Amino acid sequence: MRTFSSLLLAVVLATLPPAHALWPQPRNLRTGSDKLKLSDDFKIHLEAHVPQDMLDAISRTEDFLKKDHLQRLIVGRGSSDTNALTNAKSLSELDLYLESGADANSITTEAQKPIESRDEAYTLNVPNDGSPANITASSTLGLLRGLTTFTQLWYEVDGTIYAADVPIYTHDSPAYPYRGFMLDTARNFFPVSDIKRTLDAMSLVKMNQFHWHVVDSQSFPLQIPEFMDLSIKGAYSSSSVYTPDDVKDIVAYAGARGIDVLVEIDTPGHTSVISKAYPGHIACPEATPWDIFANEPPAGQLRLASNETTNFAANLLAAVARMFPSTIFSTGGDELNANCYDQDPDTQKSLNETGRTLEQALDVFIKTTHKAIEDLGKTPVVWEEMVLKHNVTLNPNTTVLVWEKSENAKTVAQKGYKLIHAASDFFYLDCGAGSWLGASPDSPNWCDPFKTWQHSYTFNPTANLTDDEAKLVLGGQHLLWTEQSGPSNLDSIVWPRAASSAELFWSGPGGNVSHALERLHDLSFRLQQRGVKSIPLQPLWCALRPG
Ligand code: CP6
Repeated sequence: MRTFSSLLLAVVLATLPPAHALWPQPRNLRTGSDKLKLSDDFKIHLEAHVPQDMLDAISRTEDFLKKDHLQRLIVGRGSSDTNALTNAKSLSELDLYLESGADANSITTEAQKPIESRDEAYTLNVPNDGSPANITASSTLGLLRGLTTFTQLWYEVDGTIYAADVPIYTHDSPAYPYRGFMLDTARNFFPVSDIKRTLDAMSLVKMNQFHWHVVDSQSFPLQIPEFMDLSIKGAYSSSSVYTPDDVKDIVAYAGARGIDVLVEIDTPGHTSVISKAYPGHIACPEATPWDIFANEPPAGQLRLASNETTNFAANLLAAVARMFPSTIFSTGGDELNANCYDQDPDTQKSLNETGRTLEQALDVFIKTTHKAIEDLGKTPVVWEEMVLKHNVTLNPNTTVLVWEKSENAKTVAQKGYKLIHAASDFFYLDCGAGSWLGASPDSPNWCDPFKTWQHSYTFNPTANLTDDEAKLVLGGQHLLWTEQSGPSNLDSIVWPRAASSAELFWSGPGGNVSHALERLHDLSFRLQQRGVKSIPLQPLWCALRPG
């Protein structure tokens, strides 16, 4: 009889939503069932002399606690909250302990380390008796992750800030070292403030990589002092540019939030706009019909067989790479169109003179441009075609973005390259180029197909991979191509959907979709409280009804 009822209890508990709304779900979490109030004089203490960005993170945390004003929105937590609070103890202190001691690196320095050397682990302990809570980590970056978890514990009812489910203990660290988000700022322009707000949201879900697809065929918003004409002639307007100071501002803002910036200058394709400032370096600029020469208009690609163009590209990439402290840099390499070169007299002349095929010329182009990046001590990142479609020599360290379909990860891994999951069938937030180029008015498939958060959440990063191949998976990211997005829909098309991959790659696969819904809905409200226009996932009724 006892066995039966405890079995029944176990079954009931297993089907109840989790009693907390942390996102991403910490690995190794123990929670209790008491409540704790946040004292008016609550303070965060850190003994060691610490870098400025760590002090800033502490004061931001104190601010979030006071300003989130988040109502309890999880099923089963509504009505009884206030009653139980009368007996709750008050927490007035959170102590941070840095195992590395007094001369710790800044969060920024830790976040900008090579992908696999980032130490994000932390231990968080919140007692239920009002004695000080603590976070222990061996890096400031780990402390930041712990603070982020800590802020997600708190709710507010009638002016009282409180946490449920105490005591809480977790020793947490990410399953994968790369958890990113890609934004295309070339199809449509986004002001610095939009990028910063996106970085705030990313940091809340412990993403650590902002992949900035900053320029493309349609516009060149990046101002590069050595190549001023690119943005003067290629930006949508003189105010739609990112100056070197804007770049510093974004990189510092990201770094302080535990995020590294991977900039991409997509080459040799996707470069039509360069023809405005440097017509001599671009083959088939704005050739028609565009669809013979490019995947979207306007056509135009770097003259990869020309020595002058190759040197120009190497100098351009190096100039941009010097503007960013990251140890990784994306040279692109996707969607190269051979017709463009077949029809380009200049390229044909170069190929004849050197006796090279187009593929051999591409190999020289890639070797030269990658050497420019490697000479700066950086590792190139490329789109999958560079290893799946073209026969080019790459440093074995090169990291590959898998995009066309997720199964391609297998072939990339078989070739021995490290990879990042960024596939269109799981992680593209937009509706695909087909929906703005020639989509028929009668087509029901205007969004082709829409990828729900549930779909990306249930992705298996190591499907079909051997154990050795699985070790090459660095993580993954959601991506926003912005043919049909701008500042007006940025938040709503990204959040909270992109948070699904943040949890997948932090907590590891196998998460339960219906339990995740409760927490993700709650996260969406917390994002809103912090100024991100994240969208609802269900009627408000679902969150407010008592359990
Ligand atoms: N731009 C660039 C794009 C895409 C890629 N690269 C893209 C391709 C297919 C879809 C969506 C976006 N718009 N530079 C592919 C990596 Cl469906």
